[in-house]
Amino acid sequence: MSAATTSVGAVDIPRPAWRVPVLGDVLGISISRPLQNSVRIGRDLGPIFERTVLGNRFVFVSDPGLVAELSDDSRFGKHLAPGVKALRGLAGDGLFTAYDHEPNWARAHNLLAPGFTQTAMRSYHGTMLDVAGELVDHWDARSRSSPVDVSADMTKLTLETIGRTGFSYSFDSFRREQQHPFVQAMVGTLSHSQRTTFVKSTAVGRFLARRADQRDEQRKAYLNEVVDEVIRTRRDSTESGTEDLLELMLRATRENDPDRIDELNIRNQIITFLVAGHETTSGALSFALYYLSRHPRVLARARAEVDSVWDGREPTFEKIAKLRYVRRVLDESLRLWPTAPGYGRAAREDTVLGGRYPMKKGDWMLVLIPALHRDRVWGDDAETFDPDRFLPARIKSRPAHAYKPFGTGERACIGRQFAIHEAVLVLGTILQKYTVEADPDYRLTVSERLTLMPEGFTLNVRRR
Ligand code: MNH
Repeated sequence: MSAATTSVGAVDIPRPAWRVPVLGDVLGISISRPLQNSVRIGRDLGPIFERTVLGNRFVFVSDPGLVAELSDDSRFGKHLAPGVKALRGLAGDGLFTAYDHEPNWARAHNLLAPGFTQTAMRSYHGTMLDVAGELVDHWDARSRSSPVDVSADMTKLTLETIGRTGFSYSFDSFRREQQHPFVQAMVGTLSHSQRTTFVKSTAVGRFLARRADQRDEQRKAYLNEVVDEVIRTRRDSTESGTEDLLELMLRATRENDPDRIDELNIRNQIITFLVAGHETTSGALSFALYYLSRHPRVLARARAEVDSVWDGREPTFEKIAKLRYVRRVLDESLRLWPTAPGYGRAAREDTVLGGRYPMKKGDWMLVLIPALHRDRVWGDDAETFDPDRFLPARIKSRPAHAYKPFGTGERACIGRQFAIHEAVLVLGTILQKYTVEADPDYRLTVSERLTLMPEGFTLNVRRR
């Protein structure tokens, strides 16, 4: 493919040569995998390039130097890229979908920060172990007869974990044959917004999407009902002493905290945490299990670490972070498949990026994380899975902004430590109790919703 360019002033930003008027680069997009398609295009076009998808202009960036600049909160802020903006219909001004300038962002950030400290993680540890235990029971009951559906089971586990630790609410995920209706509605609404984001940028598309939009309103009404019930039940409860995210928000109201948020925003936060708190971690666990099952030496080393550090017992809180190698497996899985694969950054004022690309106030670019994670700073074997890239000395030898699976700055992932504790705990538990074996004919394919997920990946698991 040859590259054409669009002039933006000082230096041109490359874009695909086969630009089609009106439809943009539609011929080049695989509708269901636009992100992976962009990564592929970027291999030819380089670490900054432009493409138009049905009228939406995107500038993708994957150069560590440019990403370092975009990460500077004094020059750039979060931009809600189209896929994230579509989520506002569900999560409103919740933490993830709030604009930087919305007052509820700072309030909720202050209120909820104590829910993500080391002390808070310690208080979630027991619940995380309980849920991992339910996964084990689930696998013990059925894995002898057939392989397990990894992503489906990891999704049950992570949703259950955030529901119980955050809101003391159980979806009974492992006790149901079918998904909980809440999960069905949530997944339905997420895929609806993904499917219609681009379509609805045209009048015809908006017209065609009317029926589906109506169905989606019903889903959202149901989701809101369930969440409001969770809030009411807690508020009317006479029990005291529950310490979770919901309690942090309700207490602020009771105590007239200056950062208190109203009921509508509490609802938005709960939905935000249920969504943001489970799919990404589920994907990360699934990719890590995929790589473990494909790399016998890595698997053996990880298992040896678990056996020696956990010594056949259930781990205490401290024994999770001691699994240094398992953690590197997780880091390396998130390098190759960062499950939240991009984030938008907008200029706060007119500026010039990299001394070469002029941007007007409000202009934005998308950090294309899988491409950043394959930049030449990772060496010429960037496609190879190698957890030892995350040995401390090797981390130090790379530019600071070459690895961004959790976003950046003020608007970075608030749940990072939560996700890491949960994922290492679960990987350790699986390694401790099972041998895992992948179907040798399986070829990794990655599905895209808002997040990335291995598609159709199963494992044969046997009790050790
Ligand atoms: Mn999470 C923001 C990735 C787990 C809750 N998360 C982000 C961003 C990335 C991200 C990237 C920044 C997006 C942007 O700038 O537009 N998150 C992940 C990954 C995992 C993850 C890869 C797991 C692996 N996230 C979690 C968990 C929770 C959570 C677990 C909750 C318990 N994440 C959030 C919230 C935000 C966020 C809330 C928005 C934070 C803010 O803007 O203040």
